[in-house]
Amino acid sequence: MPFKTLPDDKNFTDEVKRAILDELDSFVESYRIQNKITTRWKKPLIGFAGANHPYIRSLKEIISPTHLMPEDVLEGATSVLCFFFPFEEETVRENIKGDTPSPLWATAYPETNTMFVHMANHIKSLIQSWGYRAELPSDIGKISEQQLYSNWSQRHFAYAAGLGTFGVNNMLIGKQGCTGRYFTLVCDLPVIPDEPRQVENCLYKREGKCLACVRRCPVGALSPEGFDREKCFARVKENSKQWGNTICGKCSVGMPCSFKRP
Ligand code: B12
Repeated sequence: MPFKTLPDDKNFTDEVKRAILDELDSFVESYRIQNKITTRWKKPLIGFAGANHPYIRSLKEIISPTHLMPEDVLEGATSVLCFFFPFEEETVRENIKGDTPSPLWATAYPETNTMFVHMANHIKSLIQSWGYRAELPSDIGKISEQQLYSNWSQRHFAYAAGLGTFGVNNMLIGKQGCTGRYFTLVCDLPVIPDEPRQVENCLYKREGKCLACVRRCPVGALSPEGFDREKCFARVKENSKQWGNTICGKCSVGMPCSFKRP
């Protein structure tokens, strides 16, 4: 056991987080070199969502009865470790121009998704080396024309883990903004979970002004009243003819919330 403090102690949770963040630094560095990829990420953010937090327990009601619970992924799960990997600024800035995705943005999507699986398996081994268990959720991206939502919402777990709040652009906005990707790993570490953030990070939701994302969406899928999933999906499907993936991201780039909490 590499920790100085006892499980369930606040210091234990801090030490676990520190150890994971340190491991992520070296993992990402060597992954990039070994796999000769283009995408660059800033330092990741992590948080723990409590498996028994009332918000997590209500996901079947909020989202769908088919949404999975942490224990469906790992029996005896105590928490969901949530990761946010913010993109380097160049990836984001390049996507500001025009109404179709830029090459760096398009590359970042598959490269980040592939990295996530390796990264999470690496952190799973780290957690196992401490004598605990961890498991990756599967089928997280599986959607269909009939069901345009996943049974494993990365962002709802990340919200419960205090990593951000939802903006009018329907993106989860955190300390490092909203331009990046989320992933999760279910585990049985006896950590003290984080709590959802009480203050809105979206300028409009907090102060009633902005709506830059509403003006920017190329297909009018956003409004203060909500997100038109069908319109957005039609657009990203169109983009996938060129790029092979359902991407766009115009509602998140060139925004006050792109890189920080505005
Ligand atoms: C299906 C899907 C899509 C579909 C449908 C869109 C959608 N939002 O569902 C399509 C293909 C259209 C799409 C588009 C995009 N996607 Co997408 N997508 C997913 C996927 C696979 C599942 C999302 C899902 O079904 N969630 C469950 C549903 C019910 O939740 P939801 O759609 O997020 O809606 C909830 C929020 O709006 C929330 N909400 C809104 N306001 C508030 C307020 C409060 C207080 C609370 C609690 C909740 C809340 O409540 C809604 C209902 O529960 C996730 C990965 C995953 N497995 O989670 C990525 C994901 C959501 N996509 C992502 C991205 C980046 C995009 C795009 C920018 C495309 C791109 N890469 O260029 C666009 C952006 C669209 C947008 N503005 O939302 C990121 C979002 C990152 C972020 N910062 O938030 C995710 C998380 C992928 C990842 N691994 O990081 N996507």
